[in-house]
Amino acid sequence: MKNQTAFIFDLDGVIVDTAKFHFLAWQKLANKIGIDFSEKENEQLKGVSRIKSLEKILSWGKKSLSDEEFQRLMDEKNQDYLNHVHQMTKADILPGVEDFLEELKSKNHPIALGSASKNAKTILKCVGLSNTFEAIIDGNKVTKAKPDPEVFLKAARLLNTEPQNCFVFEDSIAGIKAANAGGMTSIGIGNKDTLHEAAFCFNNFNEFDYQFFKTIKTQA
Ligand code: B16
Ligand code: MG
Repeated sequence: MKNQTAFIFDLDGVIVDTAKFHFLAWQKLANKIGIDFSEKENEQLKGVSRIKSLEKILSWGKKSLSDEEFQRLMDEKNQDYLNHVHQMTKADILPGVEDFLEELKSKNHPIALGSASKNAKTILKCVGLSNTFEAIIDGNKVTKAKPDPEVFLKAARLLNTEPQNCFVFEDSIAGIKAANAGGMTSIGIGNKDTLHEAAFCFNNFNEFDYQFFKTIKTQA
C-alpha cells in the first residue's frame, strides 16, 4: 500500500467554485467596514483560513477590532457565505471532476480531500460527494494553515501512503506552496502565471486525463 499513487484534492476552487461565494461575502463585509476589496485581494485569500483572511483584510485597511467584534464579523461573513453554499447542487461540481474521481476509484487509487475550509463537509453534502473520499482533512482538523503542509501530510498519512507518491490538486498559491513543502507533486488548477510554483498547471480537469499521471510516474 505504501507505494500506491494517491490523489489529494483541495475543495474550494478545485472541486467546486465556492471561491466566488467567498469573494462576494468578504467584499460585502470589507466594504461595510470601509475597506476596498477587489478580485486582486481575493486571490490572496484563496486557501487561507477564515481567521487569517479577516486579519489580512483588516491589515490592508489598517484597522483593528476588539476580539468580540472580530468574532462577530467572522460569523457574519460565514453566514452570508453559507447562504450561497446552500443553493449548490451536483450541477455545481466543476467540469471533468466527477469523471476523474470515478476513474481514480475504478483504478483503486486512494483519494482524499485536503481543504482549509471548516465548511468542507457541508459543501460535500450539498453537491452529493459526502461518500467519495477515503479521508477528509479540513479546517477543523489542522492547527497550521496552508502554506504549511500539515493538511496534506495528514491526508497522506490517513491514506497510508508516502508524500512522494501523492499528487495534490490546488487552485491557490498557499496550497501549491503547502503541497511542495510536503514533498508532493503539485498540480495547479487555474492561471499558470498565478500558480507558477506548481509542478504542472491546467485550467481545468478537462485538459488532462488519467493517462497523464501514468506518464509522469514513468518519467520519474
Ligand atoms: P471557511 P480550500 C479555503 O478552502 C478557501 O480557499 C479560502 O478562501 C477560505 O478562506 C478557507 O477555505 C476557509 O474557509 O471559511 O469555509 O472555513 O480552497 O482550502 O478548500
Ligand atoms: Mg482552494
